[in-house]
Amino acid sequence: MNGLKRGALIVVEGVDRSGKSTQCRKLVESLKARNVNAALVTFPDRTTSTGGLIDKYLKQETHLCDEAIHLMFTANRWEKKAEMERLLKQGVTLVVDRYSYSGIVYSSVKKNMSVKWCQEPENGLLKPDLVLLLVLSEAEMVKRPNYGSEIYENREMQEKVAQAFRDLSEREKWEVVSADGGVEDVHKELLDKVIKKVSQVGTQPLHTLNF
Ligand code: FDM
Ligand code: MG
Repeated sequence: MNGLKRGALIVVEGVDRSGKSTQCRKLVESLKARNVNAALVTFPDRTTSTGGLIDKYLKQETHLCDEAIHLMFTANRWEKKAEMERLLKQGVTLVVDRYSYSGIVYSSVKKNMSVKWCQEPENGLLKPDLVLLLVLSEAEMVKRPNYGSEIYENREMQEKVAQAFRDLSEREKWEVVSADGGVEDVHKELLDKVIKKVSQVGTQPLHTLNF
């Protein structure tokens, strides 16, 4: 890589209302403040052509069968792979708000698609250097009841998703961070882990997902 240090691919996962988006924004700000070249990536990216369809599906303005919407979410990531790879190789650390794991978890809890089936089309996408899972305790989840009106924003779905994320985090040995604390406390904990990772990956090769 001509001695140029690559950026790190950092993924933040978790249920709705766990503070993912706020934390991702703050991570990018703090990295930049430390002169680490960083950018935010959000999935689904609702601005692309597949993203437009996903947005309509989530807002319940259009119907797609479970298999089709699953593949749309995956395609939405494939559309961004080349750009993400280019940025990483240019030394930009990417903080990614949801990734393939959201794709696998939200789809596979629907029961008609196996985890194996859901994972297959994710193979070949860029493999994160670090996955941070934000978890909410039961008590804290009850305190944050104000879900929006999108298709998955209901208690039953969120509980299934939370359990599936916990199972996956054990299998994949992710860093699990409690999201119960204040925004700044959670941020400090995440930033610490991210900075360590950024300093480690410099000359390491990028890998691809291989479930
Ligand atoms: N979601 C998100 C999926 O079902 N599959 C995916 O691959 C991704 C990236 O989309 F309910 C779901 C998770 C959530 C919804 O996400 C919209 P945001 O982060 O709330 O916008
Ligand atoms: Mg949401």
